[in-house]
Order: sequence, then structure tokens, then C-alpha cells
Amino acid sequence: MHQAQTVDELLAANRGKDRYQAPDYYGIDDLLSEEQKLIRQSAREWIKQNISPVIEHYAQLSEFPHHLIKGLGEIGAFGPQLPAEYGCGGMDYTTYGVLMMELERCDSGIRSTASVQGSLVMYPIYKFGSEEQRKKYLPKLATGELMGCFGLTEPDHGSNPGGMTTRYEDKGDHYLLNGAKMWISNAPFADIAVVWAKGPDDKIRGLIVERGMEGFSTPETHGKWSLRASATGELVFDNVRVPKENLLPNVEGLKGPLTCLNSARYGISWGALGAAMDCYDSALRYAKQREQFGRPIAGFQLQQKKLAEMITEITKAQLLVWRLGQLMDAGKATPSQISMAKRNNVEIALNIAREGRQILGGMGITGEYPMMRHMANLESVVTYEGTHDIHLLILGMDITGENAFV
Ligand code: TGC
Ligand code: FAD
Repeated sequence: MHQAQTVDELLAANRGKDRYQAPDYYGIDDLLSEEQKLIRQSAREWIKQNISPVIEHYAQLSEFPHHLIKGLGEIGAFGPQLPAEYGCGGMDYTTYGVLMMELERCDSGIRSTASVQGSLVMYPIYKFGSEEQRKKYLPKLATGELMGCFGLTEPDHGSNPGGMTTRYEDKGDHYLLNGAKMWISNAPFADIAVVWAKGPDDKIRGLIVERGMEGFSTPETHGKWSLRASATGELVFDNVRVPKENLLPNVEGLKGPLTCLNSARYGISWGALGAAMDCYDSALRYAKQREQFGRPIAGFQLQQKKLAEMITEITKAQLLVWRLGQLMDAGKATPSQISMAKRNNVEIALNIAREGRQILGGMGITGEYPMMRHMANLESVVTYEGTHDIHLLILGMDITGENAFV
């Protein structure tokens, strides 16, 4: 590890080393508009110039690269799908997906930060907040001047968030919040938290909790082997007085947080595909260069099988998310269609990271190549926003009409 290296030193040492070329075996680029391709190109260039040179260093240190926040805001990574009148991108869902794909191509932890900000903090404020809340928070969240986190999961309630025990009481001129959330992305540095809690009527509502409110703390979770460049923490509420105007007025029940998750899970289905594309691209380049037994290893049938199967799965996943983007933009995508895409694309990405790592032999376990980092990151991605099994059961319920959760 090079703890003494500054960002400038990392940029000087590593700029230009990222040789990523996005695989597009079926000409799926033709399905994107010129504007979507332009936005993608500028994001890709910025990521190559600014994230790629530093990401391995921050992952090794297990630190979030805070200096990237301003630039992420500038490339439109925070809330690109929300209206421009609130300072957001005003783009369509396909463009949002493409941006998540570019970010996660580089690192799932950076995409996580953007997903949480755009889909789990800005989206609920936009969708369920008052006009005052939208105007107060959205423009600053879009630039990264304010950062947010989303508190749904609790120590004893992960897959079953409906069982949550975090509660608020109505104290007349304010709410009093008690409880704890765990595994919260961005928590250690977030300025605000969108927190889901049960009220006096036992219904789940969203509250905007601000850093600095007495009794609110965000201890960091250490020792992760996955998503090391993303900051994860707890949210602890010990008699926190939350002003009444911080309640999201326009939703009640579990459908509030689950509606936000539809948007975030959609972004993950594109993002995980990006990680898969990066692993394939690295493995293909390596296989063509690396020689054993007097020839490139790309010439061996066993390696060709791996690479051919990878590009087949990537192509299928690209078509899946492209179509899902169309459905999202038409307002027709169902939660179970989103579950199918999230589940499939994370699974193929994990398999491709594992197979790609093998193609690199010993080099595959080093930080010289992205495989091991992607593979470890994807273990979180396959777990958060609904586990692999939970998404199967959501899909199973939709096609059979039988609810396996009860
Ligand atoms: P159930 O009784 O089925 O539903 C309760 C109410 O919610 C409605 N609903 C939805 N609404 C919108 N979108 C969806 N996807 C919805 N799914 C359900 C449903 O219609 C009902 O509405 P109403 O009006 O009748 O009250 O709920 P359940 O308690 O049986 O649970 C269902 C289950 C298991 C599918 C759900 O709870 C679930 O998805 N569990 C997984 C939990 C999860 O995904 N947690 C994610 C935490 S956030 C996170 O991980 C962020 S990581 C971010 C990063 O770093 O990138
Ligand atoms: P559990 O729910 O305890 O599940 C354990 C196992 O049991 C899983 O394999 C699961 O599939 C299985 N299982 C559970 N129920 C069933 C069932 N009915 N049938 C079959 N199998 C079942 N949460 C937030 O709210 N905000 C965040 O920002 C956030 N960020 C995260 C970041 C990271 C790095 C991680 C790892 C998690 C994050 N989470 C966040 C939490 C995440 O959403 C949960 O970890 C996830 O929903 C699973 O909950 P759990 O870990 O409690 O597992």
C-alpha cells in the first residue's frame, strides 16, 4: 500500500493506463441516441482520467475518495433521471442506466454512492417530499454539495424490512426518533439521511434526518472485504428531535422505500453489467498477450470457451437492460421485471469476474487488474437491494401468484 501518495501523485503515476474498450458484440450502441452516446463518452473519459488512476489505491486503503464528489456531480451522476427544474439531469432512464454502467465499470463502490444519492435520497424527496423539501435539498444533492444516505435495513431486519423496530413518536411540535439502522452506504459522511421508521399508527414513513441533530450518530463499519472504496456505517437514533417539516408527506407504508428500490435496483442491473464488461475486456486483452506453451493463451480452446460464454452472457444482459430502460421510460416496468434484471445481471457479472480472474492466472489476484476488486465488490451487490434469493422469490410470486414470504 502507498499510504503517502497524494491524489496528484496517483494521477501522475496512473493516468493513461486504463485501456477499457466497451464490448458491443451485437451493435447495441445503435439502439442508443446520439445524446446518450455523448453523455456516456464524456462520463467514460472523466472516469478514465479521474477515477481509474486512484480507485485501486482507495480500495486498498478502504477509504471513500471524497475528492471525487464534485466531479461526479458535474458529470451528472447524482439524480440524472430527475427533473432539471430542481437542478437535476432531466434525462431518461436509459441515460441513467448508462451512467451507472460507466461508474460500476470502474468500481461498484463509486456506483453505490451515486445510486444511493440519486435513487434512494433524491428520488424519495422528489417523489414523496413537499415542494419546500424538493427546493431545499435537491439542487444541493445534485451537485454533491450535500450528500445523503438511505436507512431501511436494521440489525434484525434485512430481507424483511417490514418488521423494522425504529420508531418515531409525535411530541406535538416535533417527532422523537429512536432505533438503529445498519449497513448504510454513505452513512459515515452523509449530511442527511432518509430514514424509514414506524409512527404512532404503526405505519412506515420517511423522515429526513440531518447531521448535527442531537442524538444522531453514524459509526463507520470497518473490516469489509467488499466495496472497500465505499463508506458503510450505522445510523443510531437516541431520542433525536426531528422537526415536523422533515417528514416526507406523500407516502406511507413499505411501498415508500420499495418504490425507491425499484429505481436503484434498475440502476444496479446496468451497473453490474458494467463490471462484467470491464472484466471481459481485461481478460480478453490479457489472453491475447499472455503466452504459454509458445502461443497466446487466447488460442487454447478452454480459454476461448470462457471468453465466448462471457460475451454471450454480456450481450444477453445488454439487451435485457436496454429493453428494461424502454419500459422504465414508458412507466411500464414492473418490480418483478426489475428483479429479474438485477438478479440476472449481478449473477452473470459475478461469474464473469470469477472466470476472468482465472484467465489472468496469478496476475488475476493482484491490484494490477480489476478482477479481484470487481469480484469482491459484487458479493455486496448480490446481497444488497434485495438478495439473489429474494429477487427469485419476487419473480416466483409474480409468475405463479403464490407468495413464498408468508
Ligand atoms: P409486501 O406485503 O409484499 O408489500 C408491502 C407493500 O409494498 C408494496 N410493494 C412495492 N411497492 C413498490 N415497489 C415494489 N417493488 C414493491 N414491493 C412491494 C406492496 O404492494 C405493498 O403495498 P400495500 O399498499 O399493499 O401496503 O411486503 P413484504 O413485507 O412481504 O416484503 C416483500 C419483499 C420481501 C419483497 C420486500 O420487503 C423486499 O424487497 N425485501 C428486500 C429488502 C431490500 O431490498 N432491502 C434493501 C435495503 S436498501 C439497500 O440495500 C441499499 S444498497 C445501496 C447501494 O449501496 O447501492
Ligand atoms: P438476511 O435478510 O438475514 O438474509 C440472510 C440470508 O437468508 C440471505 O441469503 C437471504 O437471501 C436469505 N433469506 C432471507 N429471507 C428469506 C426467505 N424468505 N426465503 C429464502 N431465503 C431467505 N441497506 C440500507 O437500508 N441502506 C443501504 O445503503 C445499504 N447499503 C448496504 C451496503 C452494503 C455493503 C451491504 C452489504 C448491505 C447494505 N444494505 C443497505 C443492507 C442490504 O440491503 C441487506 O444486507 C440485504 O437486504 C440483506 O439483508 P441481511 O444482510 O439482513 O440478510
